[in-house]
Amino acid sequence: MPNAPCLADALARGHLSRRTFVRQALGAGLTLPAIATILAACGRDRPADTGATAELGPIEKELRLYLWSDYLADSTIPDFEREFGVSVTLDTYESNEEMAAKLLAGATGYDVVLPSSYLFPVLFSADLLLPLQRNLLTNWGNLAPMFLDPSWDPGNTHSVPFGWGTTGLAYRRDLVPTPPDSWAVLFDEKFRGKMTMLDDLRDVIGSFLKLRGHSLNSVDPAALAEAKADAIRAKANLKAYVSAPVKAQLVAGDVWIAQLWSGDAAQATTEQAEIAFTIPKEGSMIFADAMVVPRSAPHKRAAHEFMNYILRPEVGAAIADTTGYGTPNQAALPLTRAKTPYPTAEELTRLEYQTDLAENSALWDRIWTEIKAG
Ligand code: SPD
Repeated sequence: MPNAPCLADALARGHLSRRTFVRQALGAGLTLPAIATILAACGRDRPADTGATAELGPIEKELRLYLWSDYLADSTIPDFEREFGVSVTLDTYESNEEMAAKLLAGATGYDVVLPSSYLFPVLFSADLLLPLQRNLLTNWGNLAPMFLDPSWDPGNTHSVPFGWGTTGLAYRRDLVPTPPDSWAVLFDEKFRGKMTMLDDLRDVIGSFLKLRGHSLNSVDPAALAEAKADAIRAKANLKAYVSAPVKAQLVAGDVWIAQLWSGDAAQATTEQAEIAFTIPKEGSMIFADAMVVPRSAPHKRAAHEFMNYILRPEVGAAIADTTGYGTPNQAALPLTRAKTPYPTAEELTRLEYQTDLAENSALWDRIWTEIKAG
């Protein structure tokens, strides 16, 4: 197995492409934050990317989006294409880690990407993000103050708030007699083979940390060892680790209880009214996802126009109604059917934002590998 200093050296000497470097570095056990730092250091001598602060020209004819799956309304892309005369392509991902690995490996064709807050330090340290031209974001004033100036992007210099949600348990009311109120339900053998958890290390390990009263960002080895043991115990009862695609299994009744994100659970409920969603009493995660433009984006003006379009009240409302996620667009909120209120101060005491784990990512990655192998 190649070692990290050799890989970094080969990258710096130009003997290794970014893509090969990232693949081999992940295989050698390097974490995304470590990989991002090496890539940024090795990129310092390259000429600066164009367009960081330069005036953007007229809108381009194409736009390439790389977003979480099931996060737009049906009308979002066709309406934008029609009005702006832009042809849009959409690629999707199921986890922040999947998206980050692809970007760090040098995927350069994307114009708008949608990371969660905890990924920003990794993207910043790899110097992947374009500073935004706020003068092109004329609908900025529609955003609610509580989503502005976040700690992960002070002043929102590089991101536009898109959506927020929570992680909880979706369950079939008709098949699960007592509504689950604790992460401990995942230990219940009555539901063996009928439960799933997200294919997402932060959500899986984080929920077992919460179960034992710890922060879901804990890096305490003893707390993590306990979470690992709990996760392996629960795994015996799980049908699979699966993220958004579990919706179809809940609807079909093949899965009765699924760890899931709030909006995806709401989407499933529109197809099967017996699906309910709950936040376990021990607490859970709240997340905020925001649009960014990679420095390498080929269509930077179209990217800005798209983000500004998303900030329109009626566009934001259609997205919130279709996806079930909360909108940070306060002008959109009154137009939505669900009117998902912003979390109250009391709810926020039970919810926690995921934060970057920095050098401790290696420990979490190792535990996740052991859980999956266990
Ligand atoms: N289908 C959209 C899912 C969006 C999830 N975003 C963030 C998850 C953080 N763990």
